[in-house]
Amino acid sequence: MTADDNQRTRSLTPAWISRLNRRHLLGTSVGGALALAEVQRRSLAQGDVTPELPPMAGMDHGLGNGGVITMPMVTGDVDHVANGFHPSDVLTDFDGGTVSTLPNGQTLREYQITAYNKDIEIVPGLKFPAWTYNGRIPGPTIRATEGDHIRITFVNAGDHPHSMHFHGIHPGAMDGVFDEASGMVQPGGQFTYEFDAEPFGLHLYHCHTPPLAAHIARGLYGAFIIDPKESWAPVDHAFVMVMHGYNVDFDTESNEFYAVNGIPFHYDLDKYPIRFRVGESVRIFLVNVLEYDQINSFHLHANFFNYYPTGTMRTPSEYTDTIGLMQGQRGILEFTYKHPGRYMFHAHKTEFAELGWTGVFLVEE
Ligand SMILES: [Cu+2]
Repeated sequence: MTADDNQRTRSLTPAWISRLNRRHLLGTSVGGALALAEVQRRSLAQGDVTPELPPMAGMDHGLGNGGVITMPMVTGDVDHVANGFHPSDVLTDFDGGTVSTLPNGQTLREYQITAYNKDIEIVPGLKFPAWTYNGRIPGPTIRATEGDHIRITFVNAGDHPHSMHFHGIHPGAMDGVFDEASGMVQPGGQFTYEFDAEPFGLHLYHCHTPPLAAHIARGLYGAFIIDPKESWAPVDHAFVMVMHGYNVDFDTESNEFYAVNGIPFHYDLDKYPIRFRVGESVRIFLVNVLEYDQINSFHLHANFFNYYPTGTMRTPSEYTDTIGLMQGQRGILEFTYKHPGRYMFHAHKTEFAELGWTGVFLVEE
């Protein structure tokens, strides 16, 4: 990305948000509320949301949901149809590819991935000029079984060079780094990544074109699950959660919004909480790809989970309610709820939670 690109991007960004310096504002008690108030004001100006602002008592809680106290929030919703994806669907949208059998008996899985630019409405009234895999953030959750042969036809329909760099074990020529011979693809070009799926576990893929941080921050990443041959223990619900952020003022220092699966605040109580029942087993494939901020985390309320780092071992390493992950780290969480109720899950970097990385499990009898 060139200085020109940055300039062009800035001109697409609402002027108000370039003036925000979240880090400094959050040093005061009202900073986050101011940022959210700005978003809400913009939303209201567009007439697409309910005309009531939650009280802005410092960085306190939104009270706009019938008096229910959750977290700060944005009023209204983004246009999921125009965005072309819905984070509630992303939870369980696994792409197993087109399956066939090779002459040697090995299972072949073929995937089609296209990188292209797309404006995504991330909070009501604010569009982010994203670079996407197949038009969504995160990109498709690519899923295979240990030992399968994977073939990915990657087309670059964007206006910058891009690649797909997979975490896993594969030849250097399939690593999506360095040059066109190893999967760096110029605009208008294409490349076929081909390798065997190993090791089993939870992995990720992302663009590896320099400047790497800028390409990832634009939205070029996704989860990559390799199921063990013997399969995981059966569960009632399996959800993918990719943690990431949006650096909407392109200052490359930190993010203004945080999310799982594309849209900040999406799984909040007043929007689309995640529902299941008491006693049902839940597995979360959790990936952190957050750019610019050094660490991310996941905290589960009123419960504990078994944690399998990278998903590569069949016995949990820890029984806890909070984990920290740097960029590229990921793991599998397994839990059940003993009591019905409303339970938050969110980054335990609470600043991130208040800027979008928060959600609610609605557990019913
Ligand atoms: Cu890229």
